[in-house]
Parts: sequence; structure tokens; C-alpha cells
Amino acid sequence: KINVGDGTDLMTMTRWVLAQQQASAEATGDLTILLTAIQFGCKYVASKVKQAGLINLLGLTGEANVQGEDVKKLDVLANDIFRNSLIASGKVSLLVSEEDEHAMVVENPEQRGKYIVTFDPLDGSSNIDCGVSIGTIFGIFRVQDGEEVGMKDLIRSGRNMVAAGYCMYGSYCEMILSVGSGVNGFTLDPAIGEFIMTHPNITLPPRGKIYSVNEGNMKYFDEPSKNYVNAVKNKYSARYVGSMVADVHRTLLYGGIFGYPADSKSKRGKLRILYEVFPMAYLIEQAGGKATTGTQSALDLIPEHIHDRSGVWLGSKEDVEELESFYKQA
Ligand code: AHM
Ligand code: MG
Repeated sequence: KINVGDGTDLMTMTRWVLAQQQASAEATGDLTILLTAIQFGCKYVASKVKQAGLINLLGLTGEANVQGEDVKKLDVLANDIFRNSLIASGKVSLLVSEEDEHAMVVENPEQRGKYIVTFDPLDGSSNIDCGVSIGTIFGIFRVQDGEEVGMKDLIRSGRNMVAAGYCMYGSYCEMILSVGSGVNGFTLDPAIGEFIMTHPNITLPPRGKIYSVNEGNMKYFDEPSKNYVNAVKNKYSARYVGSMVADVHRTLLYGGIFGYPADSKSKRGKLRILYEVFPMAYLIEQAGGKATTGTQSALDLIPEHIHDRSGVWLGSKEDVEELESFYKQA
């Protein structure tokens, strides 16, 4: 528990990021500004997610709103909100979104900055229409020095990330962030519209008691993943939301293991490297856990295309090492 005293001196996310930046010699404040743009996007999307049930119940989706414009689906809306906010920050040169087929170079050279953001604006699509937790995932890279920004900035391992995080729209709205010095959680206080530090220095227990995987796909798994799940189900509880943000959030807070392995149906896995696997693997490692494809560290992957996928297992260190041992035996 953190001591908030009489509640007049709260650690907001912006305050925390500023303090980190001020402590670093080469910091210019650009990352703080970029993260402010991400916070704004998350707050805006959080408020839209809250209204989504009403909009659906009233049958508005797909119809025109009062201005005669189509009511945007939530994932499209979230994508537009983040794209606009990130470009307006002036700190980003290149954007990669799950919703857009191509990477986007910021058109106006004067609006470009030194960062690249990869993001999934609204992950957990199967849970959107039934009000179950969904989230936004983001990874931040720096443009390589003195070079024109382009695809080569994306064909790099996840070890080049300078920050990553996600925002979960659940029973409460929480942003989890790492800027490379551990992981902290900030909960949105809707009354003041600020993310307040509620989970400082999140650390994964070395072992958990929960496994999280879509067991409906077991018949397609390769032998090591199948054997691991068969071994773990005898001793652990099963939890699976089907929203990566929610499943990873629970794993970060309670420990255990989450996996979406490559299988015979999705040969390269389902989750996308640049904006699902990398940010989550980064957070898990920063919290003292591990993330693997089974045979290699997930952060060491190098995508060839922006929407490339990979199998992944992540969570408590010893749990992930146990999974890896099944691949070593194979
Ligand atoms: P999405 O980007 O279409 O939402 O798909 C990604 C989601 C993840 O949030 C989640 O871990 C996974 O798909 C669940 O897949 P499945 O429904 O096959 O279990
Ligand atoms: Mg997704």
C-alpha cells in the first residue's frame, strides 16, 4: 500500500514521469509530452468504452449520429483518437497500429519527433460487445540517430524499446507503464481525470498458481505446449479472459503464466509482435518475469513485417522456465 497522506499530495503519472526525466542527464521532456498524449487517448477511450453499452443498446452503432456522420465502431474510434493525439504531440515520427495496414510516417516534417509508437488501440475484440475488460497496448522506440525514419526502424528486436505499457478498461481503468526502470501502475481517478500511482514497483512472484491459455485450441498445440498444459492443469487454477491486457494484468499482479502458443492452425501464433508481444514481454521482464516463444526470448524476436505474429508464453520466471524445459526436451 502506498501512503497518500491526507490525499493532497498525490503521485500522478505525469508527475512521476517528469521526476524520472529530471533525474536523467539527457532527458528533454519529450517522453513526458508523448506519454501525456497517450494518457489523454486512454482517458478519452475509457469514457467511450463506458458509454459503449448504451450506444449498443440504443442501436446506434453503424447508424448516423446527429451530425449525419456514421457512428464509429469502438476500435476504429480508439484508433482515430490515438493517432490524432500522438501526431499532435509533435514527438512521434512513425506510427504502427493494429488497425492500419501500413505504418504511417507523420506527414508534416515539422510535426515529427524522435519517437516511434506501435499500438493496438483496442485489444480484445471478442470482448468489446459484451462489456468484458479490453485495453490499449503500446510500445515506444526511438528513431535511430541521424537517419530518415522508415521500415528499418521497425525491423529491430524488442530490446530497442525505451518504454511500453497498456491501459486496461475494466472494473476500473488502470495504466501500467515501464520506462525501463521497473513497472508501475496508475489508476484513473475519474473525478479529477488523472492517473494516480496505486501499484508502485510491480514485481512478479517467482512462481504463481494460475495458468491462462485458450484450452479450446489444445488439439492444435505442438507437443511441448500440450505436455506443459497437461502438467500444469493438475496443480494450478485456470483463468482465461481472452483479452491479452486483462490476462497479462492478472499475471503481473498475481503471478502465474499466460500463453498464446503458435499452433497448427495459426502457424506463427495469433498475437502480433510489434504491438502485443513486445510491449507485454518488456513489462513482464521489467517486473522480474520472463517471456518466451518456447525456444527464444520473446524480446529477441525481429519482425520482418509490421503485423508479424509470434507464439508467446509469459509470466513468473520459474513457471516460464518450466514451460521452456518442455521445449528443451523435445
Ligand atoms: P484482437 O487483436 O483481435 O483483439 O486479438 C487479440 C486477442 C488478445 O487480446 C487475446 O489474448 C487473444 O486475442 C485471444 O484469442 P482467442 O479468442 O483465440 O483465445
Ligand atoms: Mg489486438
